[in-house]
Amino acid sequence: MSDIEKKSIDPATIEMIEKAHIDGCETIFDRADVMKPCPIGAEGSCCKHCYMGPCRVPAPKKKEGALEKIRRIGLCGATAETISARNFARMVAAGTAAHCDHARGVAKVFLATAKGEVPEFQIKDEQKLYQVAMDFGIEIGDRPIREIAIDIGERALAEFGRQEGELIFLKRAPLKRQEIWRNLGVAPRGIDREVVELLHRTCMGVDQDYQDLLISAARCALADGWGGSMISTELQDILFGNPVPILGQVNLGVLKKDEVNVVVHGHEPLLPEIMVGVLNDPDIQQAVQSVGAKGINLAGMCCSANEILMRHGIPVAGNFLQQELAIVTGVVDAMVVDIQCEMQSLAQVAKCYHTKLITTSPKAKIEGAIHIEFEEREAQKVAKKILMEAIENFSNRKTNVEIPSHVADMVVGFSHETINYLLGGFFRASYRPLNDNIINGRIRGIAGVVGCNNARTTHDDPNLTLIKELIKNDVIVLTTGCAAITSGKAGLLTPEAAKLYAGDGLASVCEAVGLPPVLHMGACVDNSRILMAATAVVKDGGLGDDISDLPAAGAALEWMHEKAIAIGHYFVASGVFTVFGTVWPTTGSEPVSRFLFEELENSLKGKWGFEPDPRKAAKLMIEHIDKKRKALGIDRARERVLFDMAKRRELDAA
Ligand code: MSK
Repeated sequence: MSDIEKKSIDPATIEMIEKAHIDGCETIFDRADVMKPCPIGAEGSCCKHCYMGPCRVPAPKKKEGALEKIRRIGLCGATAETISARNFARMVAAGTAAHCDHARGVAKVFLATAKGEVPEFQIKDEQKLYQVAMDFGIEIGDRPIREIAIDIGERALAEFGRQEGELIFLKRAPLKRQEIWRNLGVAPRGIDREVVELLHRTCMGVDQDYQDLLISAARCALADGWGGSMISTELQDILFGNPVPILGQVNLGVLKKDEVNVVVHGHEPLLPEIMVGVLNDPDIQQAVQSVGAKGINLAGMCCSANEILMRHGIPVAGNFLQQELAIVTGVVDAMVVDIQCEMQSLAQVAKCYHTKLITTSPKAKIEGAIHIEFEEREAQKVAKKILMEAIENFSNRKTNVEIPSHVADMVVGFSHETINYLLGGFFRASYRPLNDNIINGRIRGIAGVVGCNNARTTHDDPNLTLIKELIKNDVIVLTTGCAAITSGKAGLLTPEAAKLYAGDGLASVCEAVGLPPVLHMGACVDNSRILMAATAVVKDGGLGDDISDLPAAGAALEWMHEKAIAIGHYFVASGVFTVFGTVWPTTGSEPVSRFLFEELENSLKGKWGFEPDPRKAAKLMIEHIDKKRKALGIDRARERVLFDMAKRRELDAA
């Protein structure tokens, strides 16, 4: 494998890395060669929670003297275990904060919409509104939609500042799961409260019991998965419509040479939704014509892409590690970013070409970018202003233009409700066919494969290898975030992929129902959809009475963001075996890793795993799935038994 092939398995990515070299433009792939990770920080052994340090307490060598043992304790006496657990917990707190602050923004816009204060937003999914109202215990009766929506918005916002009690959506979980949380004292009380308390616990001189820290981190993570992220998904669905299967295209080849290209990147769907709506505005179209472009092409990057892809079929230019490379094509007239996962280096890459980098969130400015703040009350005006910036920039393109030809088709938009409908039909929507096929062994189990790209491993390779291995072994895969985009680029998000890549059992089910073997369920915050799908499988019966009983597992082999750790920890705290790859942040403390990998299962019935090799990771997940099948008594596919008369009589007599 050549050096460049070690960087990515995606041909479009490789082409653009090479082009960037020719153009003299530095990207993350170059920096990853030069900047090596700090070995002490990488294993979670660096404590900088006070400035008597930073103290470094690296993992012990096989033989160590007395002096080295002293060095394995921070100045304040904090052990390697405390330091490692604190660092892990802080990642959970930061990841939870990111998802939940996004959710708060959505809840505020939702409430303003309900009150009629932002006329450019509307309630699009009344069905889902009623569902959420029922879950929130809000009276429906013959009340107008607007009143119900105001109650939902207020109730949702109150979840952030709630001080006591429990988050409302916890009641959606299987009863046994709720019991586990309550008995262990990890049922989150309020979203902000859990983030603040976890940050407090991890300060110098506070919680210095690693197990307690990691259990507290579970409470915070649950406030993300069953709190902020779930609120965000539900309210976005009500505002913008619950995704239904839709065709889309993915990879850098979706950019167009003769059109104005605008790439939206980040996580919030609010502005991109409005941009989709104004693309055909006569002013915009006229401006496009006046600069000699054939049209205006809106494309997405990362999770903003997933949001507008799922609801409008807007093409996806790429996932996390392709953000700079989209600009390297030389045809991106504006890259519009909101929050999370936007690399600061975009500003430098944009300078190599003609691209205007436009920040839109008051929370996320980038030095060197143009800032056009998104104001919900003037949403269309802002959206048009941004599009005009892009259109004006079309004529500034340089000559070094090259768009990779790689594009893949995909079918996306599998919300939990859609899967329910597709499996069961309109009048009897249910997960029953899925449960039956798991019980009869055609489908071996369910896997959630989610998360980022990481420049420390070959782009797209671990996730793709894992997913292919899983579906080959009849494990249906639910995917979100950048892993979903990886799947799309490789052609796994089409019904035809079942025949090509899935095992016979899974393929037969996919072909019967018309589903791809890998289901795109949305952005990072939409991992809450996977929680809901798992809960629906439990509630449909026959596969135990808790998420931890299901033949299911999760993975994020290319993770890099703190949000991924928060997601992983809420899956573990929801009873799921969750495998991460590439790097693991607690290798500096064997007891902390053991607690997460083994002992946590005793209380939360879920546990972490770490395996950088995707084939071995698949093996771990499949072994776990098989263990669960055995516990359920469905480890062998059920054979059809034909009874003769004597047997029937025996049964009647029994
Ligand atoms: S964008 S958090 S790189 S999935 Fe959601 Fe992708 Fe990970 Fe960001």
